[in-house]
Amino acid sequence: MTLPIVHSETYRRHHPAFEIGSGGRIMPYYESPQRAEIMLEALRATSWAKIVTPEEGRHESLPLLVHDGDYVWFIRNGFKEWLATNPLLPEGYPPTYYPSSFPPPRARRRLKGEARLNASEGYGYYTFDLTAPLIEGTYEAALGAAKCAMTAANLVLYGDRSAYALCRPPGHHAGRDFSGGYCYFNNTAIAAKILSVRGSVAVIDIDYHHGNGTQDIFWEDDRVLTISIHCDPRMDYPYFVGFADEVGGGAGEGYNLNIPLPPGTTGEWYLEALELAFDRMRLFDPWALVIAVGFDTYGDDPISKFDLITSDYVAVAQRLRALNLPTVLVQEGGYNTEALGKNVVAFLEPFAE
Ligand code: OKP
Ligand code: ZN
Repeated sequence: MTLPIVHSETYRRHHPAFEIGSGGRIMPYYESPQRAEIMLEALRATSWAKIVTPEEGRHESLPLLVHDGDYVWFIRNGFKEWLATNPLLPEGYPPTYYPSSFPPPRARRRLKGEARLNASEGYGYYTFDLTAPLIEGTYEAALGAAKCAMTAANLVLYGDRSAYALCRPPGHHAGRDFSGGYCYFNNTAIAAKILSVRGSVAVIDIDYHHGNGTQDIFWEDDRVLTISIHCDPRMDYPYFVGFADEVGGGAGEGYNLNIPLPPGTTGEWYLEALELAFDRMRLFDPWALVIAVGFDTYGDDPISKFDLITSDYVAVAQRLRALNLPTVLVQEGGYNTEALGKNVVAFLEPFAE
């Protein structure tokens, strides 16, 4: 019994010193390198995890599969351009590019393609909150995570039944031309896009937070069905998106399904929501499935409000496995570092074969 676990050491290059919480409070950066380290260590201790590194090569065009060129340019070059403008750097932590201005609503569209010209403030154009700053190693880490997703997708394209990408930083909040929510390149969308060469693909996002970036990328796409089960955006991040009436547009109308659930959601309710998702999926009849996996639905997650326990992840995984589709699993969130190890093992084991 084995399951390929695709993992790259590049995640270590991304380690913002803090995050700016609600009320301007300085908090630890929850999306820490420790997360990946802990999950990897727990997986190593199993008999079935077959840990592999991403395919060799630079693969710098990979993010362009799902992101706009000007955005990818900024994630790649924005930090060094900003540093070269000699910003006043604070003391006590490494240089960190936080934007201080954002385009007001309706001003954004006009600036498309020009925001990059203003390296010292341009990043405000490309990010929708303060949780995705750029540091020196951010691009390398984000590209490394994208390579993990690509490799897992290629394994499944070439015959593996399932493959897991241990991506860090995560990706599901990153849209065509924006970062946010700890995300830079949308690893889940990259995997789905690659798999879509063979036919239609379903994405199911079971992270606690709405997968707004994935929704944005496939908004007008009827070849990739996007489904997200998440905390009601009236009650939690990303607050302004993730409502049930967002169903896709143009040719993609009807190919996005949001299932918001209330704070306090238990495993039992969660499994019911999952059945709703499956009903839509069966109608769609994809050849492959991408699961955006988050363990922030866990009861003791420090930033979330659902009530799942470790055994619920086994039940959720068994239901997903029973769909009997070639499956790429992509890691998104989960911030309780005590529990991440046991939860990732519990969830992935049903996919080992
Ligand atoms: C990323 B992923 C906590 C504020 C949370 C950002 C959350 C991003 C979640 N005080 N802000 O979906 O797990
Ligand atoms: Zn999340």
